[in-house]
Amino acid sequence: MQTQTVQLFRPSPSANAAQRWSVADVEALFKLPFADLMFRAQQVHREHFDPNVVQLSTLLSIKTGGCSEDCGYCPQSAFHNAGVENSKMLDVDAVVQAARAAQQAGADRFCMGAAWREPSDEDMQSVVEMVKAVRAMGLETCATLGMLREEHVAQLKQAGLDYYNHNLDTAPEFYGEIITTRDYQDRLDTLERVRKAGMHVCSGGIVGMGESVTQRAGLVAQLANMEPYPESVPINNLVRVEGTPLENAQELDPLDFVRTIAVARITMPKARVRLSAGRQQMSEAVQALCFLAGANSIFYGDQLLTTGNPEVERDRALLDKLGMYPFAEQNH
Ligand code: SAM
Ligand code: DTB
Ligand code: SF4
Repeated sequence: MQTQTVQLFRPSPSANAAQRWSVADVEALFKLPFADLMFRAQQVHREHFDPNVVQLSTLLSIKTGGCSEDCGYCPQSAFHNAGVENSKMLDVDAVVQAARAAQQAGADRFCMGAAWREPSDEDMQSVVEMVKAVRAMGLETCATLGMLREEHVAQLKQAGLDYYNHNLDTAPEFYGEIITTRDYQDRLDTLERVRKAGMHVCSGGIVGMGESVTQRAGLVAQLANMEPYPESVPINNLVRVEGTPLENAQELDPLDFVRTIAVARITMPKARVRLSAGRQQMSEAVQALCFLAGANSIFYGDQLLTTGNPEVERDRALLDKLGMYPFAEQNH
């Protein structure tokens, strides 16, 4: 019984180097008995991480709304009517102020997000200043700005950006049902440019958009087969925002969300797996299961980009209750 279970956790022997995990292998993980899946995820997690430490990333929307992409989940798309007000880009001082507050609250990474298909040359000048300023404060920097051309990647690298977030979001076969204004290859191309420039890659996806288990496995296999796989893997539970095409998507069973975290942990053993959007709608018990499944990062702060996130005090209380502590405080 035990032997059979262990075999399932390995990539199939026939898989070539670029295809360490077949979709079928990953799907088999999803279908394991819950206790077996959790046990294996814990084993892998403890081989590589202190299970009581959680990395805290604070998000800031530096340019909100009016995006020219049609992502079906996103309240910031100009194609939908989610009541998000378009804003101008924040100035560097406002960003520094928010980063300082995040650092004081205990965050170790600060992620700047913009509702762009891709930044313009002019946008990049401001972003470079923001990255330099936040980095000078001793915070890890992350940005998510849409697609990047070669020269923009080089500018970010030069500014000292530590991580670039660019999600694959779902399986290639399901992508066209969610987004029509770009294709999967565009995402892969940007990720490759970021990787080649020597920046850390943050890439994950969204579950609960009506995808099948096979498609959920397809997303994880895509991420896990990247060479190397991303250092940071955000797993978002769809926030169903009124006015977006996915506002009435069928809610995912919370245990299937936990399974997704566990499968990401097993297939990407050394990655920071982030329990991302959707935490405000999640019970503490489900969040605790996500940590048991190998999540070791969260978005920290009352706001994601346009939607809410648990308050800092609530998260502190939850971590205390679980005997967990922030990465930034582990040596104190
Ligand atoms: N515009 C850039 C892009 O799409 O790459 C960066 C910002 S975009 C808002 C970053 C990510 O937020 C998306 O890739 C998606 O995974 C996530 N996201 C957006 N809306 C969401 C929602 N309603 N629920 C969960 N995640 C969401
Ligand atoms: C990621 O994977 N999730 C974050 C971050 N990367 C940029 C964004 C979540 C956005 C949720 C919807 C909103 O607040 O607008
Ligand atoms: Fe634009 Fe990013 Fe939202 Fe898509 S997810 S509409 S690219 S802000």
